[in-house]
Formats: sequence, C-alpha cells, structure tokens
Amino acid sequence: MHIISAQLISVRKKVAIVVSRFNDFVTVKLLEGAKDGLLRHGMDESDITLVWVPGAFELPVAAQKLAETKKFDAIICLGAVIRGSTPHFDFVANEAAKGISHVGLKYGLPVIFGVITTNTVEQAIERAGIRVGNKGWESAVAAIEMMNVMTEIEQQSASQKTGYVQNKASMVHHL
Ligand code: INI
Repeated sequence: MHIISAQLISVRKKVAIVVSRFNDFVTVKLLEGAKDGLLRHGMDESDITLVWVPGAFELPVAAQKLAETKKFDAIICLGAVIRGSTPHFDFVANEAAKGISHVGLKYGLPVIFGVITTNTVEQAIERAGIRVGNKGWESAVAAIEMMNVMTEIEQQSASQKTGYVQNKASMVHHL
C-alpha cells in the first residue's frame, strides 16, 4: 500500500496570497494569520507574493491570472463576506467559492478557500482571531500540506513508473 501523508513544512515553495479589501477590518487579520502560518512552517517571506483585490468576487480572476504564470505552488484566497452587510451575500459568496474551486481544478494547483462567510460582523471577527481560530492561519497550513501532497503524488507516480519508491529515509525497490 502506498500512503501519501504530507509534512507541514514548506521548503523551496512559492505562494501567492490574494486578499480582498472589502471588510478589511477582518481581511487584514486573515492576512496576518496567513503570513504567520507560512513563516512558522519554514517559508521565507521573499517567496510570498501578495495581491490586493477590491472584494471577494474578484478573488477568482486574480487567482487565475496568478495560476497562469505557473510561478506558484499554491494560491491562498482571503476574504470576508458578511450577510448582515449585503443583500447580495449569496452571489458574492457563491461566486467566490465556485471561482476559487474552478481555478484550482483548471490548473491542478492548490487554491485555498480562505473566505469567511458569516451572518454577522461578530462572527467574522471571531474567525479572524490571533492564530487559533484564524481562517488565514488555517489556510496557510492547508496550503503547505497541499503543496507537499502534490509533490509527493508526483514523486510517487514517477517512482512507480521506474519501479522505485523514494520515501523520506530510503529508496525501496519494488520487484
Ligand atoms: N465583497 C466582499 O468581499 N465581502 C462582502 O461582504 C461584500 N458585500 O457585502 O457586498 C463584497 N462585495 C463586493 C464584491 O466582492 C465586489 O468587489 C463588487 O461587487 C465589485 O465586483
């Protein structure tokens, strides 16, 4: 049995963070959480690209443009859609979710959905806390795990073709 279960350490990876200005009293906290999450898992700040967009609705198109460059191993999308403050909550939230998922599948790239969708401002603030309970921090950890999962899948598929399986400690030949 081949098991792929990735480490939570980021080595030689490049990440883009796309963050929306709308509800920036929340999204700035998400951004802080995401940066902290990446740096604490070994990422170098120079390997992080930050892109601001007007609102959550614009997250997918920016993520798509970044994915097209093929320069990134993961893209983290951060936003806050709060039902109380908009009659078109559902449109914005749904399009952001659909679009982000679409970019990930189109490019075979981890595109992380770090968008808070809440009924109230209080709930949004709660989910943008200092590290624990911070959706940005959780998104960073998800990005790191997924970048490593993608690498391991590629390595395992290459090694299965050649008959070699490379694990962390050794090279095992499967006859
Ligand atoms: N954008 C958000 O990120 N969150 C919201 O809660 C929100 N509300 O309330 O409308 C919001 N709207 C703006 C939208 O994302 C676009 O920027 C705008 O419609 C222009 O395309």
